[in-house]
Amino acid sequence: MKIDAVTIFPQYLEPLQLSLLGKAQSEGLVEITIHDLRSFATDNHHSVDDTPYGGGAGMVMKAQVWGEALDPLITPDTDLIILTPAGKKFDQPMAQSFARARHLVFACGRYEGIDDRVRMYYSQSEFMEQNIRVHEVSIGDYVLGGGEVAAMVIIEAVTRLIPGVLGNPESIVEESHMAEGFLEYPNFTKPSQWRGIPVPEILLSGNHGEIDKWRATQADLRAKKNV
Ligand code: JBH
Repeated sequence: MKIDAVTIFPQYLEPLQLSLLGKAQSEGLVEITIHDLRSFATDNHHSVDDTPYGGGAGMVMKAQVWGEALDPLITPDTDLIILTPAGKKFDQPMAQSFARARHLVFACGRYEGIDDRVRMYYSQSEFMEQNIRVHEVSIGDYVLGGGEVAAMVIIEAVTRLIPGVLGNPESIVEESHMAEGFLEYPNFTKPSQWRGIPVPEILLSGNHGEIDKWRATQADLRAKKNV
């Protein structure tokens, strides 16, 4: 999978080159390129935003700059992901669907967002020779300064689903249940007593039928508690 991310804070996305994803990249499973939006600004001040038409607080990111940055990245193979608090809420089924894509382009907008004509342009074939898939995505109902951390969350969730990236494909199968609303059961490892707290006895019994039942009940209780 090819991933491009466009941001005014390229250094913010540097952790993507570390650990799991660094390895996946050196193995050729994923290729991540970070692009500095500001390098596409053409005016003297290299400005990437401007005041909103109609007035109001905050600044809006300029369509021209985004267009210059995105045009060279986009092909008919691209899924463009615009990070915005107004987008569809990211979840595991969305991660699974992005994991099947060939090319993801992440547009990291600041909180107030990108001129909406960027979304309009890339999602409508009347403007483009080939209309591509454009997704507006939010990672949750809380306020971030911009889309950079949101892009990292999505990239981590998506790339670990690519065959070969994760060491242990079994844990992917197990986790796919979480996509259906399950949460995981509590886990314990040695020692069997820690600071006076014992591990639930059933887990030491070796009775796997009973252990599976207990885990299902515990996962259920956890799920209810966290609603
Ligand atoms: C900002 O504030 C945010 N909350 C959730 N997702 C976002 C994505 C991009 C920018 C946010």
